[in-house]
Amino acid sequence: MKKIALLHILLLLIGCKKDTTSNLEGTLAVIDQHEIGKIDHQIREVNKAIIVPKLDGDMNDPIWKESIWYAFDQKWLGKSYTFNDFFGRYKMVWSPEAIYILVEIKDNVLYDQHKDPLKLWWDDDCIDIFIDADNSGGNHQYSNNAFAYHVALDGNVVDLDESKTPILLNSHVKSKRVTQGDVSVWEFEITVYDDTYKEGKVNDPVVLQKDQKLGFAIAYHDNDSSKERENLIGSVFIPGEEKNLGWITADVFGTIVLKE
Ligand SMILES: [Ca+2]
Ligand SMILES: [Ca+2]
Ligand SMILES: [Ca+2]
Ligand SMILES: [Ca+2]
Repeated sequence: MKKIALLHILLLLIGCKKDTTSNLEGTLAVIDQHEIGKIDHQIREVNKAIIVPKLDGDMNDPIWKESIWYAFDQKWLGKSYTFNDFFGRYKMVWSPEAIYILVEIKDNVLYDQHKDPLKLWWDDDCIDIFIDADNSGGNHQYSNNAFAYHVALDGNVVDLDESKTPILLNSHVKSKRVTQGDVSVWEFEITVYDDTYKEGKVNDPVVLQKDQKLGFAIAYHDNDSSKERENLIGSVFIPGEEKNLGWITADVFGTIVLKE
């Protein structure tokens, strides 16, 4: 009720203005971010793989050749960076059993200062894969409403569980990285779980289907030798001053649509 009342007040205020269109857009953007929750944005179609890619860190699979690149081009944290410091792009396909992601990262220094995967994992170079199986949006910081899989250089996969402690979820994300010079090619196979997931119990993965929508984003934590990470670079524009929100709310994820 509170949200509806607020919406009415805002619409009344808009009605008093002469420049209705721009005010409406601005106001709806504010409501979108703070009051209503997720409205689909960055809607991208992902094609089905009949023959899934081989997880070998080599992008030579036929299905990758048929797929288009998307960019890691949104700075969520840190100072501005150069092409030499970081460049990243990715592709995606799906099968009923998994989402597959190909990532190519150019990073001048690969840095893994905390060998314990459950200690300050976000301050080491890692890929962050955000999945919201039912595209619901909403808070997922300490719930399984959505997952934020931090995949470390050694392949360990970490997220916070419902008791606010980090746990390894290595069975959810299999990966292979091959680095040559400053360029790393990673391939990921993500088994999708929804908000019914209970750690330590037997969980059925989501069987992915044509036209299914999922919340999705991907990011790279870049550290080249500092105490704390230097940059966090994501795949989706996040409005407002605070952009490090992916690990808290699935509202900021983009939306992928599974196509055949
Ligand atoms: Ca491959
Ligand atoms: Ca770097
Ligand atoms: Ca959800
Ligand atoms: Ca780095």
